[in-house]
Amino acid sequence: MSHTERTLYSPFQLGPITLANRMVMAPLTRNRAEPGNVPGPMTIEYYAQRASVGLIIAEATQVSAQAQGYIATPGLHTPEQIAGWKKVTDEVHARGGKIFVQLWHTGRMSHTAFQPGEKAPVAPSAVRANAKTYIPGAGYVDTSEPRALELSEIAGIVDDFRTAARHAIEAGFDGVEIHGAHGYLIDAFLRDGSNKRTDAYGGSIENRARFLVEVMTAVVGEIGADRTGIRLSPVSPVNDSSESQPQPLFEHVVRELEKLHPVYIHVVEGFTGGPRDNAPFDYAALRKLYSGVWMVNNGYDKAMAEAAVAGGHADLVSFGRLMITNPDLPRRFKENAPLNELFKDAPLYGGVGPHGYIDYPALPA
Ligand code: 8OZ
Repeated sequence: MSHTERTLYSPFQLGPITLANRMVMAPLTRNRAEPGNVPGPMTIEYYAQRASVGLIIAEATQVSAQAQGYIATPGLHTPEQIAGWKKVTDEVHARGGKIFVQLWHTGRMSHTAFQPGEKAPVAPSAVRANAKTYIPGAGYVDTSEPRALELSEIAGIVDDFRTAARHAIEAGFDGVEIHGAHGYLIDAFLRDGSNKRTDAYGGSIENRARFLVEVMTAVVGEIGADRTGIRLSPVSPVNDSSESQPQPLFEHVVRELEKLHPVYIHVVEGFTGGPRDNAPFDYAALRKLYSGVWMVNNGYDKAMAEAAVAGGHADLVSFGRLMITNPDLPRRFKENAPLNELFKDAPLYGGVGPHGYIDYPALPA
């Protein structure tokens, strides 16, 4: 398919799949998984309602029990989780949609309460994130002090990503997005604020990027580059992320990705959910290093997204909160229809009933 018709609303060929438009639902943690961290019936409905977007990226999903850092986030490491997700992907496909899933290991953004045997979470180095997670009964609590991964453990975590990617395909997903952003395990390896290692995975930029490259190599080898995307957040300080030299670090990362050629690179520009200009960063220079599909995120509205696609800044644009509140966002943009506001009495994270999850209305047919 030709990409000459560059509008937000025109179809787009993403590897082997054709997207109905260039709008993407960003991965959004909602903490709604049922016991066993299995997606339940409301999650099927939630994603199915949003199937008119070109691509859904389902919420961050743990690759192993150790990878969990928050309450009620789904997994892809048990048969029940795979079966639960299969119902989601079947319903999205039945409504003509396409769906990837974001795979994560939260690393130091976790708490002993979530860890098998209540052990310390794992990280590149024993440096605690000055950040919080949520434990039922206790509320918001500091993340736990992590322990540094032994060199001999790293290959096992790479394997967890590989296995979870295979499970994602078994569950009917069109592909996976590796979560390389927001201070979780892969990003924590990248950055000098959280990676103090002195072995082959720490020190130089090349060494700090090694874990990311190994995960991507494993997943691409397992399910194919044309079904594997990755998300990066070069200057987002969320979850106590810090890096002294983001420009050369991420230029190295993207040069390595150019060799592996994932189906897209998804870049969070600026401070996730916050200002887009919190720190200087040359995104155009980063993009020049990649010949594949470029997806952008963070605070895009209709006008910004249309301009980003028309002007060639990006191939695809992802939307977070707007996709929570507007299940039919592509139609609303196209028709210049008013947008729903966030319900003030419903949480973004967690909750029990449908309110704030599957009761944001679509426009009448
Ligand atoms: C908000 C709350 C919990 C997790 C991320 C997966 O920042 C998340 C997340 C966001 O990427």
